[in-house]
Amino acid sequence: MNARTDAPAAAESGAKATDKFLHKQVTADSSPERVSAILEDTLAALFEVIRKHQVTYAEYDLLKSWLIQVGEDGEWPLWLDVFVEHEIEDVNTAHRHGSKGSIEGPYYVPGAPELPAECTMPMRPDEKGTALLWRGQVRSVNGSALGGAVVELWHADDDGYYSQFAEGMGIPQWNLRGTIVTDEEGRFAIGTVQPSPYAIPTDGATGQMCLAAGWSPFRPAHLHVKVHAPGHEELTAQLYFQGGEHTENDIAKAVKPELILSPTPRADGQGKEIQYDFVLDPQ
Ligand code: MBD
Ligand code: FE
Repeated sequence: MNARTDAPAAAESGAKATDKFLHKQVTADSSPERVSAILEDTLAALFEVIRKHQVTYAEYDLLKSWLIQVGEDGEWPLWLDVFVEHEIEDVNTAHRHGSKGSIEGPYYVPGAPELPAECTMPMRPDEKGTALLWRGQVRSVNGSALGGAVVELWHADDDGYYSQFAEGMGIPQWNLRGTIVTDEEGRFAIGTVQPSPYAIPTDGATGQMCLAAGWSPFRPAHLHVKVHAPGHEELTAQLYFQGGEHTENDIAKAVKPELILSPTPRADGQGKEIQYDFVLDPQ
């Protein structure tokens, strides 16, 4: 049972993430030699685990039925992004000198409404949560301002739900999702609300696995961003909150010290504010 009343069922939010993913054109030009090497090493790692833990037939059958259930719940994007993506992200951004990145996760949707450099995120008139004003600037590694750089921002609401992935909750399509175009100096000032931590739904196969292992199914509260500017590598990152719940034990292992914000109260008493800039690597 999910503790939240009217919580969207895992099968719904999971299936939604699978639907969105299937619209993406997926290709990789890996050679047969490379495919073979990766598969052989993957299986060898698995054999090692089986021997080390003397995995039983009962456990093997349980694995089969659980794998089938992840697919039926449409939770492969969720499971992979929670348990595997952090390593992929780390390997693929290790060469960078600019801002640290983090995983994209399963709930990004391209094409969010375009907003000016000074803006308020699309939200309900009575949107719950602490108001948050975020000022920042996008620069290149050499220090030059990247005027017109674009910051795509998406995050959960005060209940920990994402628009378009919580059917039946009545959240407007683009709630707390925006595509912000920075000014000539790459600056922006975005008004939003602080998100709540995200809980992997415990009625789906991913959440069931966490419960079976005694793992907390939570991710700390976070803001997702994709930052782009011509001639620069796209930065995908997440920002977290100092002292926030689960920041020390993110189930997705996607927290890095450079990504933790310390919001301060605003002088006018209207919630909190943060300053956080992005530095992009040239291509
Ligand atoms: C999320 O909100 C998220 O960001 C990731 C990576 C996985 C599951 C839910
Ligand atoms: Fe998220």
